[in-house]
Amino acid sequence: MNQPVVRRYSQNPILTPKQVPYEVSTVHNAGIVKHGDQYVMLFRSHLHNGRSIIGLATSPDGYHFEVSPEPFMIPSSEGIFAEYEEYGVEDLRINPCEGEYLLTYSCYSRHGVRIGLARTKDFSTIERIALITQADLRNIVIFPERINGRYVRLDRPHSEISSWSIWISYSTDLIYWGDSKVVMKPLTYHWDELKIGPGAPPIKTPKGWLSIYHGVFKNMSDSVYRLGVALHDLSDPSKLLGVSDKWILQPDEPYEISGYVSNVVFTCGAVPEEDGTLKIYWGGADTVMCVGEANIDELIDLCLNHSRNPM
Ligand code: M1P
Repeated sequence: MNQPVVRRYSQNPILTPKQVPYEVSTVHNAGIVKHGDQYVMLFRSHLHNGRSIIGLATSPDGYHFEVSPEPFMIPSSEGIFAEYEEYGVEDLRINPCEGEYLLTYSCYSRHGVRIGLARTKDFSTIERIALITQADLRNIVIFPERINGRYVRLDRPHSEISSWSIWISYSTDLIYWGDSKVVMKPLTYHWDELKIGPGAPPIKTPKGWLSIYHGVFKNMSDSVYRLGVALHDLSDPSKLLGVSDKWILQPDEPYEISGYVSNVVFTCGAVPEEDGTLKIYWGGADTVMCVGEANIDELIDLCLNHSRNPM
């Protein structure tokens, strides 16, 4: 039998609600980076009222995490953020960019869902910058450097006319974004045919920007969330060099099959290691956090040599 593309850590899940020192129902969809000699994870938790907050956990090895006693981010009570974060903050990505960390997260309110942008350098102070989309949009990752003088992001607007797809947008100041166009769509009669969305912030490789995304398939009783991989051109990331035809991870373990939402693997972050592996982190069934390793060259090969049409 072929080796799986993503090799699960044998002691998954690596973080569960029981390890959180305040009351939560779930621990999932975490942004993650290596900051100095620590892995820093910003994870989402549902509170018992169903609204979400963001917690912080750190680890010396990327597998064993300790959770901070207080949440890292709760809905703001100040200014415009108070109105748009009323129902919770979710699915935070930590986007390393030119010496700081840009945090993109979903802000839920009675007006819908939009994306907030904040920044930190050290994970002890955080500055909210702006709301950078209108409603409805809940998945954004920012590339780690400006390309041709502009910041670049992958986003996933909602549509009632077209299946939810991955778009690209640009900005010179991180606040106002535009020049948007669709770059990748769900494929009919395929594992990601219902909708797709950007997952982990793109990772620079010599062959292109590697992007781990999620794709959803609707069957007669359920929706199944899986992970896929795509490669974007280094100097023009609106150009897809390839999208793997096969998924790289699907819900197979009990903690992915059953939970707060069943049959879900969903990523908000991955950490490239010096040995050429990529640690991919995912929420299992919207309830626990898991990790596994993939080989970066193998992911690139899937994109370039086993590709499906991006559109
Ligand atoms: O429950 C599965 C996922 O559903 C949503 O994903 P998407 O944006 O693709 O619809 C999000 O609520 C996500 O947090 C959740 O894991």
